[in-house]
Amino acid sequence: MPEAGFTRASLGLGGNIGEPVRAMATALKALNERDDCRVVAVSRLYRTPPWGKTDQSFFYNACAILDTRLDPEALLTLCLEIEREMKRVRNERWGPRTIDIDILTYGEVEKSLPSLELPHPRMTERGFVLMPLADIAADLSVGGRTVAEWLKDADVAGIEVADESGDWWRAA
Ligand code: PH2
Ligand code: MG
Ligand code: MG
Repeated sequence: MPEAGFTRASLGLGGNIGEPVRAMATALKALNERDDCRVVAVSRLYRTPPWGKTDQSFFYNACAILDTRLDPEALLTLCLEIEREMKRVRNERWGPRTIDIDILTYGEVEKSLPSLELPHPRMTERGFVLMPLADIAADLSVGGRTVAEWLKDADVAGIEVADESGDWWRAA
């Protein structure tokens, strides 16, 4: 259970150009250094085939559990700021990226704004989200099923563990 005043959220991180592992590690450290955020758990690091738009490089993906005092909109703004600081350039949808930080879940919140949909609307179909998330939150309920249950039906072909430890982000 998160400390009083904090809400438990889950994040999906990914990237496939430049140094995505270093970028994800830097982002997690930046979040963890703030007074209003605590990184509670980080998944193993995965190497994943590109989804959606397949003629691009493999991605690195991971998930994290974050306890935060920020509300969902403020957390989204922060994630976008961190992406921007890391020089993310937004080009085509589902195209190559240096870093992507998506809010997957925020407590039990369900909402649909143009800028933010919670839970993340495509998380239950994506092996590159569900596999890392199952490392750290297999029993988390999303849309009436647990992450572990969604993962059983997901396509995980080609997904490989790139770093077995949950500590890869501290070293990178
Ligand atoms: N992100 C996308 C589109 N496709 N494929 C993989 N493997 N990993 C991603 O993080 C990813 C993707 C858009 O955010
Ligand atoms: Mg994304
Ligand atoms: Mg995103």
